[in-house]
Amino acid sequence: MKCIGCGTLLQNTDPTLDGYTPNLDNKLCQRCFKIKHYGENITNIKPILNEDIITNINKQKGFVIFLLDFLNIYKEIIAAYQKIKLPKMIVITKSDLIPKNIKKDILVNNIKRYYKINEDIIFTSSKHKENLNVLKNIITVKEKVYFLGFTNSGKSSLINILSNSNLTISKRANTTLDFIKIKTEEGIIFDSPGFVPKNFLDNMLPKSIIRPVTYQLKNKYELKLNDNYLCSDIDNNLVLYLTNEIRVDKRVKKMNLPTEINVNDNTDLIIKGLGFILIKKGSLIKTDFTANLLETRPTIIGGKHE
Ligand SMILES: Nc1nc2c(ncn2[C@@H]2O[C@H](COP(=O)(O)OP(=O)(O)OP(=O)(O)O)[C@@H](O)[C@H]2O)c(=O)[nH]1
Ligand SMILES: [Mg+2]
Repeated sequence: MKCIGCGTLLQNTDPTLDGYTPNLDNKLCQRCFKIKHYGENITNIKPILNEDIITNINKQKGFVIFLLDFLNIYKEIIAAYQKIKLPKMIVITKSDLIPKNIKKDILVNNIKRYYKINEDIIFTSSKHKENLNVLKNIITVKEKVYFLGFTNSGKSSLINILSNSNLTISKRANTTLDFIKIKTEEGIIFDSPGFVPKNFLDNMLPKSIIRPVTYQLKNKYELKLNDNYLCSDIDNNLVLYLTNEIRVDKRVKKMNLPTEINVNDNTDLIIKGLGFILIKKGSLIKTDFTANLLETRPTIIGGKHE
């Protein structure tokens, strides 16, 4: 028997391993029970490796809906998408969190061009129930649909709404632990364990709509982002598209910041797990975020794109 919340095999022998339940008549493992009832997430689970998810999916027949969270789009995520050989499309989730100033058609065009994506990209929100009928139509036509994506992209939340299921959802990584087959009126769909990025800041998901904040950052100031700092070598203009779980302050430069990145005009500096900062002027950016948490790209939200 598999846990109906996370898909892992139930067992009653080792409380320290995945799938433990004191009683095998239970439908939920103890971990899912605790997440659902107490919001507590036990973290000593063994997630499936990203490569194994890809190998497994590429042996299947069906259609893949790949979920992307707007704040978390970067190369490692797109690389996993590109490795999927089944017919596929992208759905940008949690559209209720996307700032109102962002033009979705421009965003889609820029994502397609920069990340070289040929397939369709649409938006959805489990919270606002956006485009659910479009997704249901796709399931009807394709008959067998795999929902894939990185951890926390909102797969289980969306499937719960599409199929009236009770999959476990949480704001921590690795909630779903195995593939879960669900029969819906429209067709068969599968929830899946999320891919986990090599480096990212976990547990920072935004609770409400992202409000972009613009900083005229003079050369003598630095930004404080929770416990990290960031500055530019010239007077610059930064627009923060970051999770609202982060507290931002500005102060006179005090720190010698070890990570240096040269950026062109209109660059998004991605901080994996937090979102991104649109840097308007080409400059040298210094920060104490480690380099493996950072990535740059020509901005995907502006109209102009190189
Ligand atoms: N605002 C908002 N939050 C969402 C939406 N969908 C999911 N979330 C939140 O995102 C977090 C992750 O959701 P899950 O459904 O567990 O994500 P998942 O992709 O199944 O994650 P894994 O099982 O770890 O791969 C939870 O805190 C959800 O409440 C949405 O449409 N809007
Ligand atoms: Mg899940």
